[in-house]
Amino acid sequence: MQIIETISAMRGWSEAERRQNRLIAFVPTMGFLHEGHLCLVRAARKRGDRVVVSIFVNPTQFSPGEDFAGYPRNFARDHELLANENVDVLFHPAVEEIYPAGGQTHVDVEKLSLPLCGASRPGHFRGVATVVTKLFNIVLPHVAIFGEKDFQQLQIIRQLVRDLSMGVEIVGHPIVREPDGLAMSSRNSYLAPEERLAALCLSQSLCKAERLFRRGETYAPAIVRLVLSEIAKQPLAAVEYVKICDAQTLDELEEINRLAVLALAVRIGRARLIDNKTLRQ
Ligand code: PAJ
Repeated sequence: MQIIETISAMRGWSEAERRQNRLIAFVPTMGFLHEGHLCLVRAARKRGDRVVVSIFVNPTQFSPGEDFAGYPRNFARDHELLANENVDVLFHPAVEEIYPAGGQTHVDVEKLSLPLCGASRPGHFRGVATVVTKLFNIVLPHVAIFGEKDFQQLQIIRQLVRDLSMGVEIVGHPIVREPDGLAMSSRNSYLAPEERLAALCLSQSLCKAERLFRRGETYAPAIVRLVLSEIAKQPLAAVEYVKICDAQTLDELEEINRLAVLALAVRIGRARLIDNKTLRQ
């Protein structure tokens, strides 16, 4: 596995592979890898002749006061995990390489960035859309894999690729969970043991909600109420939002009469955790 740190070397490598007609599959990450990331890497391996993974903790998607400085990092471990997955290139640029001084251009996916996580993290999705655009321009992938855990992020990237005619195929990967149901996340490392237990209320309330939906409940506020009451039983958990939205537009739904997503964000200790479930009739 090669480690590449500069834009010119990365682009040079990808251009050479493209000249050989090789399909490049790409998995962007912020590192501190877990099995969820590795499942995306395996999906990339199935779709591409070459696999590129980036590790870049992107400062522009963290608001002031968020956990950019304290975001977990372990490059040596990530390196070993990716080498074991037969990744071809680990792209690991410095912040100054991606954001040299004087930048003025940003990518805003306007409407999709407003609700859900966008409401409490202003500027977050602008940072994500900008860095993903830059990474696509550097890595030149044919296909890129993103997790459905970050459901809003995935929809924003699909929209961005359409709107800017990018010609990268975007593939969504189902949420990878711990055996007890907790969605895997680099931020789970923030959880103390009793908080880790409390965090089960996210996936468990989503499962209860799905059962209610399967039994025929299609009135969104009734399902949201159930989720809120389940999470309220957990004193360590503070709800940021619980919403049911159209899975494509992310418009909030009252009646679940099309493909929908039940999405939530909950704070437990210093961790802000998200999870979701698609509801299809
Ligand atoms: P990060 O949180 O490191 O996640 C990288 C990719 O892994 C994202 O596509 C995310 O949805 C996916 N992922 C994380 N946990 C997952 C899980 N439990 N199951 C399935 N997929 C999972 O998301 C980002 O980084 C950044 O915003 C990034 C896109 C790299 C831009 O900076």
